[in-house]
Amino acid sequence: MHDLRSVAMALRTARGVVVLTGAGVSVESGLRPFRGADGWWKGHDPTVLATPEAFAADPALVSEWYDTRRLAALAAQPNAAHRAISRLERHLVGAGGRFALLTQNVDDLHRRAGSEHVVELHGNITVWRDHRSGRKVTPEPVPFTAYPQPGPDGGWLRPDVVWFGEVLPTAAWNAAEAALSWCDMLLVVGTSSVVFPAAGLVERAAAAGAVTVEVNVEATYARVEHRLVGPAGEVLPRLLDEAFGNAPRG
Ligand code: BJW
Repeated sequence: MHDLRSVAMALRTARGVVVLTGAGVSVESGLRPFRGADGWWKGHDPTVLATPEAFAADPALVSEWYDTRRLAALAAQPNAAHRAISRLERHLVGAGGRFALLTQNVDDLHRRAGSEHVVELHGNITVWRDHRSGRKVTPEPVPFTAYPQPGPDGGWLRPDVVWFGEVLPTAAWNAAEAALSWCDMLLVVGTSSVVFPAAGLVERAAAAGAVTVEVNVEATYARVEHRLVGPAGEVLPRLLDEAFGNAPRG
């Protein structure tokens, strides 16, 4: 694959690499993507459920959907794509370079794959909070006893994720913007690149001089310089082998 070779050459000389991931990275772990027919749940559109309005109107429905996804995430295992991204971080940091992983995913699989510098732009589904007080709790890995589940301060528990119309955590967004200042290459993996502000990072990175690369089973509207088309769990290990040799993966 011609593009894979040229991306591998650029990756070999990059001193600062940022990876932006989306739901497609976890598809090979058996988790559903957000968009498309596979993302629908019991006849409900995820883009409607992932809103404060849906939770206010039907907290039982939204809680059950998120609890089902929480348990699926806890039961899933990181796949070859998560492991390749963690390997890339170790390689770069070990060689004195800089690395940041900006993820839109809430499933915690990057951290479980060994990634250390993980910036969660849309929160984490394993943590919930009382919708009145905001106090956070980490529920046991078993289904809730009721939907919605009462929180510690008299409200309902809601997942500690970012819904449409809500603002991204300030620290996470600041970290994402800061990474643009040293990023030589941005790898955009398994995201449809339609949700802002994350989707806007690609053009900002390109404007700042970074090489931009999309890894996806299909081309999206993201304006990138290179597209590597295929499952992330196959493309990323091949890319790393081409760039750095196929040393033991750990
Ligand atoms: C594979 C694969 C394999 C499959 N290998 N690839 C500017 C313009 C227009 C609108 C806005 C704007 N700025 C803000 C907005 C509004 C809104 C927005 O972006 N709307 C758009 C839909 C138009 N954004 C917001 O509201 C954000 N907040 C905000 O901006 O605050 C300031 C503000 C407030 C109020 C008004 C205005 C501004 C918050 C966005 C929060 C998004 N939250 C969600 C839910 C999180 C919790 C949960 O998981 O339930 O985040 S929505 C959902 O989309 C989720 C995802 O992280 C996110 C992105 O989806 P992702 O990851 O790309 O998944 P998919 O399914 O879409 O794509 C999967 C991809 O993988 C596909 O491309 C496949 O081909 C591919 N794939 N298998 C490689 N094996």
